[in-house]
Amino acid sequence: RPRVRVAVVFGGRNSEHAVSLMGAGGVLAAIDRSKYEVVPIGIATDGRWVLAPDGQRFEIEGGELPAVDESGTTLALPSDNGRIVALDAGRIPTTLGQVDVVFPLLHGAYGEDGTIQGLLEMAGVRYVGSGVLASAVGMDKAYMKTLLAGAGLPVGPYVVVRDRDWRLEPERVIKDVEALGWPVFVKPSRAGSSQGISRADDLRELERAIELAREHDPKVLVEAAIEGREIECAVLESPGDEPPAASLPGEIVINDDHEFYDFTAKYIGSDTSLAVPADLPAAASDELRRMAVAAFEALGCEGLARVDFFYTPSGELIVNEINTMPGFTATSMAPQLWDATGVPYAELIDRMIQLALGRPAGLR
Ligand code: G1L
Repeated sequence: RPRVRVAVVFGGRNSEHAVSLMGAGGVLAAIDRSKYEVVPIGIATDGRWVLAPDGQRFEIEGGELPAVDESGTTLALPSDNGRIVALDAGRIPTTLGQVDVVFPLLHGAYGEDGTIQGLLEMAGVRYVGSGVLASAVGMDKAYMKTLLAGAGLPVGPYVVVRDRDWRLEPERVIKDVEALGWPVFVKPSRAGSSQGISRADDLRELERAIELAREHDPKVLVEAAIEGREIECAVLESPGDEPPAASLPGEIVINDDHEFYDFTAKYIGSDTSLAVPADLPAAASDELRRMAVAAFEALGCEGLARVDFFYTPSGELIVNEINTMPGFTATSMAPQLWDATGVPYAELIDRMIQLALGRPAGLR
């Protein structure tokens, strides 16, 4: 029986290139080779697509991909700072057409935002995880809030500050934000990481925080601070007609006095530890898992997603965000949550690939 050919696409032109490489390294190390033949495809930080020979070690710590050689390993030069310099249009569809399924492990702009999913839809290639719309919404916190709230899920108070709002009517923005109360958290609406996020305790800090967030995205989200524990749940699509399944809830315990879950704590994990199941009353855990599945369905997610909640001292649950491409090394939150729920990492990878293979072509 021939093995299923899986293209693992990783890297990408953004700040989380290294995070993506770690996830790809995890999948490449754990995937069942008796069942799957892997075709690793890297996207370099300058946008070059590189067919990385499987089995050959490439630098994953440093974030470097093998140099493109003369023998045709460059699949495309899609752009140079957004300008098309050369598009070897034939090569990508040809290579992707030779695989059974693509596993996109790309974070942030050009990967997590629905663009690679769109490329794959157009090429008629099945892929792991959420489709174009859910991926795009998962990447844009402002639209994410709209969809979650529209599905009746509790989200915290927030204000969206668009580019024109800030340039033409800053007084109006300030008035709206003041109604949230202090402190507030200020975030770029679309960003693949925690970059550009800061806390503002007063007006002076708000202006600085908005300017900082605007360095990453002209659309900025300002959120009321919510006092509460941060609890996370991973949702996995089920085969057949079964509804998506929620993992046990987990809690990141921040060991030092970090004001919020910052970039270092999130990815390096040095100052954090994880408790699964989180210490919650049974009713709260059940409600959280029900809400996690509702959030997954509100965005029309597929495959896997991680839903982050606040659990307030009064016992209220609030959906903070949903991540359609959560960290995906063996020790990342979503794989750890599923491992504790009875689905080990290699089996999770297997299930997600099988879900992608089982999808009908076309609209679903
Ligand atoms: F399988 C999914 F759902 F498609 C999927 C895809 C990508 C899950 C998780 C990720 N994660 C990432 O791509 C990463 C950038 C966080 C690196 Cl592992």
